[in-house]
Amino acid sequence: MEFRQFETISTKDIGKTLDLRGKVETIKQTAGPTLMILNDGTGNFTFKAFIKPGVRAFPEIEAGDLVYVSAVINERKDTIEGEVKSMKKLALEDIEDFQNHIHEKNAAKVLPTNTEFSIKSKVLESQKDRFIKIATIIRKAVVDGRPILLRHNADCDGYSSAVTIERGILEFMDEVTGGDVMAKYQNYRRAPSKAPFYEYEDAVKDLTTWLKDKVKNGAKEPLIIITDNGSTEEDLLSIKQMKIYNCQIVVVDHHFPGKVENNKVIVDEYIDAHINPYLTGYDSNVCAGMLGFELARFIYEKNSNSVFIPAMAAILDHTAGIEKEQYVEKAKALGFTEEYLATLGEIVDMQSHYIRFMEAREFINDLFGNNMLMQKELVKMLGEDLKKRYKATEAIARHYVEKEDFGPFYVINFDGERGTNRGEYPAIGKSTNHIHKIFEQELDKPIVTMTSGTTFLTIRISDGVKNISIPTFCSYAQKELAYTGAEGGGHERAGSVKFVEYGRSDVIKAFKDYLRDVAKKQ
Ligand SMILES: [Mn+2]
Repeated sequence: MEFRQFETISTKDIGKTLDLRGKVETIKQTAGPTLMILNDGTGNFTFKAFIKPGVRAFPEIEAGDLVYVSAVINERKDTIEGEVKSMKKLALEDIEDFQNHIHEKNAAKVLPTNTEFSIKSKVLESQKDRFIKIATIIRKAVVDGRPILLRHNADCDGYSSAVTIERGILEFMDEVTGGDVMAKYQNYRRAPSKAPFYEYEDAVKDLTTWLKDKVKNGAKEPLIIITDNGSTEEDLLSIKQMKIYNCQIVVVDHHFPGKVENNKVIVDEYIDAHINPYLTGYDSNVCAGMLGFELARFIYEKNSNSVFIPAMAAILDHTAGIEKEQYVEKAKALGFTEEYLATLGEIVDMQSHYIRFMEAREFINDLFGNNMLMQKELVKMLGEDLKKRYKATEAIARHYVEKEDFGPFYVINFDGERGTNRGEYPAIGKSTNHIHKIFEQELDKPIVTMTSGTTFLTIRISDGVKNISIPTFCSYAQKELAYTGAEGGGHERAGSVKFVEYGRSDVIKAFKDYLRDVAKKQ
C-alpha cells in the first residue's frame, strides 16, 4: 500500500481522505476531541479523533505506537489537520522497516544546517562544539515532539537570550509540523525566573506541571533549557531534582560558574551540555543575549531574529569588547540608535517587573520586534513615563538619604522599603542604581550606596573606592555572622546580602566596620 508523506500534504488536499502512517508522538485529551501528533520521518502532523466530548478516542493506542491512519484533511484556522476515520497499530512484520525509515529520516534532520557565527569572535569560536551540541539536542527534541521548557533570568539580557532561542525553536517547529499552531503551545513553554538562578520554587513548579501533563497526555520528559542562569552552585539543587526525573538539561550562560577545571564546573556533572565563555577561559562580556542570538542561528538558520536584540542586551548588561561593538554597529546600520536600544532595554526590564512569572509570549514577541510599529509606540510612551518615575525616585532620595563621611569616600544610606512604592517599578535594585548614579556625579568624593531593608542590603560602589569587594564581605558575614543567616554576593561593586530579620543591625554594623577598614586602605 502507498502512504502519503506528511511533508507533501497541503491545502490542496482539503476534503480528501488520505492513507497515512506514523509514530504517535503526543496525545492530548481536550474537553472535545482527542488530539494526536504523529511523525512519519518527513514531518509531524496533527490529527483529531472524536467519539464523544472529552472521551479518549482509540484508547488502545498509546504514545510511541506506530499506526496506520485513514483521515480526512480539514482546515483549522490557518493550518490543516487530519480528522481520523480509522486508526490501528502497524502489523508486526511492518514495524521494523518503518521504525528504521523514521529513524534515518529524523537523524538527518536533527543536525544544524548552519554552524557559522554572524560576527568575528574568538570567544564564540572557542565554544562552537558546544553550540552544535546544544542546537542538535534542541532540534532533536522538536523532531521527537519532546516538550521544551525554556527558563531564563527575568532581565533584559535574559529575555533577549530566551526570545532569540524561542524564535529558533518555534520557527523550526513550524517547518517540522507544517505550521501547526497547537504544537507551539503544546510542546513549548517559556518561563522567567525572578531569582538570578534556577530557583528551587521554579523547579518544583516545572516538575509538577510536567508530571500532570505526563499522566493526562503522556508527555515525554521535557528538555529544559536554562539561559542567563544555570551555571552556578545555586542552580544545583533544582537541576539535580529535574535530573532525578530524567529531564534533559542544557545551559546557556555567561555568569561566573565557580572554579573551572578541565573546561568543567560543578553543574556539568548533572547537565547534558553547557555554553559559557568562562569554560574556555573567557569572561562574562559575551552576554546571554548574544549567545542566544547565535544559538538560534544554529537551531534554525532562517529565523526572524534581528541583530538589535544582542546589541540591546550588551548595552543593558554593561558588557564591553569587539562582540558588542559588532552587534551595535550592525544594529545602527538597521536604524537602531544606542539611545533607542537603552530605552527599549529598560522597558523590557520594566515589563519583566509587571509580567512576573507569566510567559506573555505574544506581547514579548511584539516588544522584541515582531511588531515594530508597536515597539516604537511603546518606547515613546513608556520612555517618557520612565523619566517621570526616576524623577520621583530622585526627589525621595534627595530628601531622605543620609550621607556619612568615611574620609576617602561617602556612604549613602537609603531605606529601600520606605523609599520605594511597593510593587511598582523601579523597585529597590533599579532605584539603588539610579540614586548611586546621581550622587556619584554630584559629590566631590567616590561613594558607596547602601540600600537597606528588613532582610537585605543592596550595595553599589564607585570605581574610585579601592580594595573593596562585596563577595568578600559576604563570605566573611556568612562565616562570622552565621547566626544572622547572611548570604549573598554578586559582582565586586554591585551586589546584595540577605539575612534574617533578627540579624539586620548586626550585618549593617559589620558592613560599616568593613567599610572603615576599607577606608584605611585607600
Ligand atoms: Mn546576563
